Amino acid sequence: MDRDWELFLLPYKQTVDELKVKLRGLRNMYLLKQEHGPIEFVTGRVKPINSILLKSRTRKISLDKLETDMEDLAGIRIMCPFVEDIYDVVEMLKSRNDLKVLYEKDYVTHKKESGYRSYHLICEYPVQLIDEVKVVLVEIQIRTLAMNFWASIEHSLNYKYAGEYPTEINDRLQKAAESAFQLDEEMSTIRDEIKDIQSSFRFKKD
Ligand code: 0O2
Repeated sequence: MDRDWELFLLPYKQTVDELKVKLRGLRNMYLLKQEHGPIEFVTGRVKPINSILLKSRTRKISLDKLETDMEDLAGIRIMCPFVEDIYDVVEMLKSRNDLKVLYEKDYVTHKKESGYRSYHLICEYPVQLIDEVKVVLVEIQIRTLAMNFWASIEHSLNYKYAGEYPTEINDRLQKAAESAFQLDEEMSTIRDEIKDIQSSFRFKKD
């Protein structure tokens, strides 16, 4: 099928751009209010065409059905300081007027076999085009900095090994996932002290 990819992906690019601005704005609002912010940083991307084609082949998603069946053409990632913040961010996103959460995957409580941990929300987002409003799917991944560190490294290794890790590397990845989990646990226990330090630091800076 001949497809104008740039045109097809334009609403997804617009969605990612808009949500990045909106969510980064929230982060700044917390900073201004000198409150503990549950958002550390926000990234976003439109799925690259080669990844779309690869996923459509491996998941047997017809190219005619990308809009409905490939949920992460638009992807947003929200990094949080603490595990507890993930759930606050999820609730905050669920209460927004410009997003409709269709379903969620809690890989924080139920980690994937790989060791991957993150909270995923599959949402509908209405994006204003020239003469119509198009509702597109967007996947929002919410995770801690430690979860993000592990996932980024594992993701780049995946390119090399295509998921078929030698046993030794697999063992190390499992251990690293466990260490990231322990780090999150440890940070949560001293969360209140860190929150105090952060707010007095911001206060002094201003
Ligand atoms: P990208 O853009 O390269 O990251 P399902 O059918 O529900 O089991 P599906 O539809 O792939 O699987 O959804 P899932 O499992 O929620 O995963 C979607 C995305 O989560 C992936 O996108 C990754 O971004 C991330 N993810 C899931 N599992 C892992 C993992 O084991 N390691 C890492 N690093 N990331 C993971 P893609 O398609 O890989 O695309």
